[in-house]
Amino acid sequence: MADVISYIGLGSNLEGPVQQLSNALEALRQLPQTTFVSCSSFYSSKALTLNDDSVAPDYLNAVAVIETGLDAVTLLDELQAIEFSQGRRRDGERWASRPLDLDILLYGNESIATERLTVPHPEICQRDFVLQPLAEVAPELVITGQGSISSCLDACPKMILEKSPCPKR
Ligand code: ROI
Repeated sequence: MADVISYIGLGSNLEGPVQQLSNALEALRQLPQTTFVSCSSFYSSKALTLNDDSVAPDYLNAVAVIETGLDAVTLLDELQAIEFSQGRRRDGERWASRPLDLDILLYGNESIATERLTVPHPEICQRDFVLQPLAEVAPELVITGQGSISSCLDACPKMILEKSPCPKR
């Protein structure tokens, strides 16, 4: 199969987010059949939570671009192995704080809807902490089923995001 460009969302709000994201980027560089293309700056923001009164540590987010020969499910397996090796436990709590979250945001132009995997990631366009780093690495991107990244950014509720250089670029 021809290699596919995939955008990976990274997030962390526990156990040293800068180190968590740096280690995850290093792990992405080591993926089989995969070339690491680029990564965005790091973006820090308040946790988006289910109810505003719940307190969670701030998040650090970034987006990495890879070119991969792995099929989407194998890529997901690899990402979950990285999450697990960095302390993530899957206890089913969707809104829980976590040391590391790795999401396949886009996998080429493919639309995937299975029990394990929905691509494009269904929440890309509602989340400023995903859109801003994504727009940094791919300003001309068109999101399958959604339109241009700039139109998604215009429509997305704004968050305060503090940007710092990616230490592992
Ligand atoms: N909030 C921010 N700011 N960044 C995240 O990555 C993030 N991830 C989550 C929820 C709980 C939705 N909140 C977040 O899973």
